[in-house]
Amino acid sequence: MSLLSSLNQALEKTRQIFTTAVNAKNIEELEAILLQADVGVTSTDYILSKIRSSKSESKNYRDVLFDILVNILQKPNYKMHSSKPAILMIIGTPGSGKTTTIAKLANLEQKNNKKVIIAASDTYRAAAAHQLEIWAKRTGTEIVFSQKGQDAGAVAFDTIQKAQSGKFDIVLIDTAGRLHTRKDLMDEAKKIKRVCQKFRSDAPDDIWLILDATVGQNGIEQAKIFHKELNLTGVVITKLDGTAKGGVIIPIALELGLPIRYLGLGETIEDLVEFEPNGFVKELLSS
Ligand SMILES: Nc1nc2c(ncn2[C@@H]2O[C@H](COP(=O)(O)OP(=O)(O)O)[C@@H](O)[C@H]2O)c(=O)[nH]1
Ligand SMILES: [Mg+2]
Repeated sequence: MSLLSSLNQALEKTRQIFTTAVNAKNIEELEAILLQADVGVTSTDYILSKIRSSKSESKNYRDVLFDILVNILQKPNYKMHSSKPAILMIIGTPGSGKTTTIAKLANLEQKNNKKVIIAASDTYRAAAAHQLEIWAKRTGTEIVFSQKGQDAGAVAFDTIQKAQSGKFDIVLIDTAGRLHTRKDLMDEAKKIKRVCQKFRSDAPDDIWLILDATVGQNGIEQAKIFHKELNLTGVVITKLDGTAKGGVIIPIALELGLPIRYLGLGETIEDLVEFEPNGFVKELLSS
């Protein structure tokens, strides 16, 4: 299946709500639908004010919504990094899809002939390391595990060292799931960050938050706290398949000003697409 048709399929439930938005009878009805679509109060107000000032003559809201949504989603520009190895840290709440996304990213980068190494820095769950090992074997990815009770920071350290000597292109750091309210785990994430800075002051190049789309509006509050604590550089939205809450992507871009980097569309290693605002909004509003 092509990436575009998997995106089309994954967005089915979210699209059902957005196509009713396109055909709303008036702006009050549109407002109610956007709120139902997990766009949230702040972003819905923003969209409505843009529509009011657009004086669009069209019979439905499709064109005006298209322009506004693309504009919101393409604003947080993403800066590519050229460091070698590039260091990418993955964080998020338990079960959001961090480990799965790491495996998908490793697969994707290796297809682009990049040499990838993974730090299994989730040292809390033995099952997490095992899960990564299975994925890594399948994709032939190098992986560094915790030795004799090493903590998450030490695993990251060993991995980066190995990446430098082995001339790897990308280091992917998996981490333990943390609730944004747990100070100890947030401190651990900061420690991993400091370990990266020992190698290079501007490392890690990226810290991406993995956000489960099915949590909808709650994801915004989570993301705000993670961003405040760790200074994120991007977001990956997972589990878009099968949820009607895909509208949450709009407040993520507008209210956090963070670029959406990838979308998780399923449980297999191929189910990851790079985010592209135009194509996404086209799928979202297509009837
Ligand atoms: N449907 C769907 N399931 C996903 C996606 N990403 C991850 N999952 C599932 O979510 C569960 C938790 O994933 P995992 O990567 O272990 O989460 P972690 O705790 O954040 O590392 C697993 O059952 C994954 O198969 C996705 O994009 N779509
Ligand atoms: Mg995990």
